[in-house]
Amino acid sequence: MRIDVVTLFPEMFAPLEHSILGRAIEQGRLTVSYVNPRDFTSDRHRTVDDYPYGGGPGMVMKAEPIFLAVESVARPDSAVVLLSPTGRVFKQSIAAELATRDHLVLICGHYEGVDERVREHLATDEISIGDYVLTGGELAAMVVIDAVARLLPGVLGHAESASDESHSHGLLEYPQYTRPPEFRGWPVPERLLSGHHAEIAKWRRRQSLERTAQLRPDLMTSELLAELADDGTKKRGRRRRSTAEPATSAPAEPDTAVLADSTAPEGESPV
Ligand code: 4FV
Repeated sequence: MRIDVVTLFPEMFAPLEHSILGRAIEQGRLTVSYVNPRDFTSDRHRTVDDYPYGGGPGMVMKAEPIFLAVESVARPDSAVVLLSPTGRVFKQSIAAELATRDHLVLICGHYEGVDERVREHLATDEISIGDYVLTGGELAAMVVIDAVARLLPGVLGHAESASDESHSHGLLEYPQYTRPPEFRGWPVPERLLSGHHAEIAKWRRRQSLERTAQLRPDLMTSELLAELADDGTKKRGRRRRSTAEPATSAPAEPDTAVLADSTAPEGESPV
């Protein structure tokens, strides 16, 4: 994959030269290069910004230097992504989508933003890394580059897998532990020390479900809620829940109350 970053501050991207990304770039699994709109100005002051029409605070980045900078690297199949608070909010599925592209051009705004004609007539996509305002799009571009690059083949060594991590299955990741088996009196869950992989996988799945339900109920689909509600005791016929629920009823909509159990007064332990 090739990524061209359109930015007035290429020096801000030094962090990409380190660790996993640095290695990926060294190994040529990813090429990152920088195009500075200032190099596409024709006035002696090399002007890249100007006062906003209609007045108001701050400066706006001029359209032309950005258009010329992008056009100097873009190809017909390039994804030209404007980083801005009005973009679609970045998440793992978007990272996976961008990781399938051969060429990304990331436009980093600065000051109050970029001339609207960049969004309307140049960008093919617009991404926000979150509902807050940055001083520039550079940090947002680095977040996107990091999240996309680690999904590229060979970037993550076998030790670092992108397979079952938070958000890769729409769930938060299960708790991770490593040696020692007990630290300051805090033990590692027995299940993890059992070496019983099927049991460990079950425990991890349940942990992910419970954690997501607790911390990110917005991520819980009805399927995940059903899976969470079915703590597997049903099959063994041992009923956990009160017997009120008619046996024959179709698997009840997951009892979201379960999820709220963490707050349930009567102290019934959550699943
Ligand atoms: C931003 C975000 C962001 C807006 C004005 C740069 C700033 C300044 N970009 N996700 N949130 N951009 O705040 O991507 O030009």
